[in-house]
Amino acid sequence: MFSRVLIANRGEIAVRIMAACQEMGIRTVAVYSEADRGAAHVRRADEACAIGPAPATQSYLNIAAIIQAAKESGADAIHPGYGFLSENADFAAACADAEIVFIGPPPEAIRLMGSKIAAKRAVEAAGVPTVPGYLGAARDPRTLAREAQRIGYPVMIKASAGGGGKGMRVVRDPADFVEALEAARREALGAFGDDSVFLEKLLEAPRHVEFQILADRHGHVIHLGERECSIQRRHQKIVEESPCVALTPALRTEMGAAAVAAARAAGYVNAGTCEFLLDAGGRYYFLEMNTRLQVEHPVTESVTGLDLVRHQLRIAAGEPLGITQERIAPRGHAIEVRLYAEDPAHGYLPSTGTVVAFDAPRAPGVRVDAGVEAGDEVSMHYDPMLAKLIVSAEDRAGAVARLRWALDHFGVLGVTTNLPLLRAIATDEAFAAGDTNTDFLAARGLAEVAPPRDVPAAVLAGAAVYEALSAAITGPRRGPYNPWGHGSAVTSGGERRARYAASGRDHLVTLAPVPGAVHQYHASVDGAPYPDQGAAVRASLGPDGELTLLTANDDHADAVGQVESLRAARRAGTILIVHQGVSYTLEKPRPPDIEAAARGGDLAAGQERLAAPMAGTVIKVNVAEGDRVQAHQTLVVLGAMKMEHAIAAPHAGRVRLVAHRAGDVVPGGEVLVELEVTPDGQR
Ligand code: MV4
Repeated sequence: MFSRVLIANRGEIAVRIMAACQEMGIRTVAVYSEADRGAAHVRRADEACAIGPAPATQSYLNIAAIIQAAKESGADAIHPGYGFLSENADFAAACADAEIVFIGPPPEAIRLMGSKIAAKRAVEAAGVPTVPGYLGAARDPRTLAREAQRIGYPVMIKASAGGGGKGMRVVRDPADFVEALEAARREALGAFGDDSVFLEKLLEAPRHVEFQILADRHGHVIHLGERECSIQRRHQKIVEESPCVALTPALRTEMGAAAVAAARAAGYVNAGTCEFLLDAGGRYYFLEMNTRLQVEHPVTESVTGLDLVRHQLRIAAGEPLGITQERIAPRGHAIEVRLYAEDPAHGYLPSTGTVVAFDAPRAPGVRVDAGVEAGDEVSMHYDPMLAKLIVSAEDRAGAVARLRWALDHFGVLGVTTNLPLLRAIATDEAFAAGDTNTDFLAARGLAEVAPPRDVPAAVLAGAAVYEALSAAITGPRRGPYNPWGHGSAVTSGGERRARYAASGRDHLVTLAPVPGAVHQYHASVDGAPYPDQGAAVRASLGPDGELTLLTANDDHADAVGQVESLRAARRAGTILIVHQGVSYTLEKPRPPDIEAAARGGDLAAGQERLAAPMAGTVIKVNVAEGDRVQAHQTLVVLGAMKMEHAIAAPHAGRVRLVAHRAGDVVPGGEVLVELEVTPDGQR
């Protein structure tokens, strides 16, 4: 076995490969671009080498830099992960030239499968069914148009160097054929430097079913069953599962044998995947073979109990498979969903920035492969996939239920994610029924799921409770035992008022502490009682912003009504809250200045709020409610960043409210004092 493996990748897959290596006693070498200096995959590695600037073309795609890093670190093998150089035959050949083992198939197999035309010819020769079409050498539009006619419309034009939908065109009307041909060629030339295309009959709304292959260097080839990956958005897979509900045992055996035959035809070694389309009539057609470990490999790991990366390493080291086809006995059902940092409100562009919180669900049958932790940056340079959530259960219904639960307990703050879309899919009836195909998202109206515009009352109430409780416990000692552990931030005996703005709307939350009770409030949101029945809210806050609201019933003080689970964090004048997988950003009013006071908000004329300019501790309160004050008089002294800040009256007036007392720890923007301009006062 290898002693040191370099992982030529980043993110969750690099982290996952490192885990397998480390378990096997293999040292791991990470490579990183300038943007990834502190990334999770670098932190997890035993050692790390810088390979170049942030753009992938200069780092993760830089063959020379990666080979050099492998030589310098003394790595005896390179795992390419997926994407980047994983299906680059020249890279596999460069590894061989440097006497470093490429953990993947031979360059010839990568090259063969890289040409969709050559791959189709090779597997057809091995008796594997393919979509009827034209694979010939003719280039002139008239010959191709005649072939399209022979195949029968609608047809598909596909780039031979393609994959991922690039250089692909559907043609339904013969009149559009030549124009579509030219467009497909242009796109293929631009994307792959190769404008070769072929034709296929279009299959309407097929399922995408792929078979996992393992092949060793000793001529053993087996399959590990299938994954269905029909639910995709713009050729980006979102949901993958195993088994596929549309396969009978007989069809599974037949397609598995076809996948093995395709792999043998290519002289395949290591882990690979044969993609098929399955039509409504149960006919299947080989599409292409992916010559890498796939993103969705954990689904197969869940149902087979095999560690695919471990098998890749063993195969690459020359060991025989050691498992026969008969020993593969899939069990239960697994579903994976991909969590992307992307913003539907902005054309699904990657959502970049700091991941403020990353709380993955933990429970039996739940696996999360993540490439980020709280505090990490999502940069614009790479694929925005944050993590994969893989659930498994005895059967599909159990897996769907577990998926819904896990999505409801996934808390990501700081970047916008596709969690709302994942939840919409997980709760969709057709999905629950297993009624999926490649048109699923469009057919179910889920192609453009945007988060709800209205902020739920539970989120607003939660934000105010979070501020009240965290102001009370953010002392020098955080944790279960601390001097501020009892009593909330409301110190003047009165109610606490919190103002937030979200999606262009202003909101007001009031919290009135229940006398004699700890962390219980009567709450209102925008003037309406929360919860509706007007019962008290019992709150608890965990050390990482986990917030639970229990809405008790007034008649039965101990009976718990609704339970809301939220996750909250502060960031630069905002409160971030996740609720049922949807992330909300609530803006806090900025510290009032004269201008803001003049605009008034919902303050009565002549009133104004003085807020903490930054987070700190109230050191001294010089005034009480009802006191008359002079302009420039110091009302409150705030300690922050080892300095004292005087909060002074901007003008003469009367103190309407004192919200805090000495010792209170307050967040930035927190209202400390409300002033009323008295009729005789001057502004
Ligand atoms: C097809 C097809 C229908 N008929 N070929 C899309 C990406 C590439 N790997 C092959 N793709 C397709 N090829 C024929 N003859 C439909 C698709 C397709 C698709 C395939 C799998 C999963 C999602 C898809 C979404 C749109 C189109």
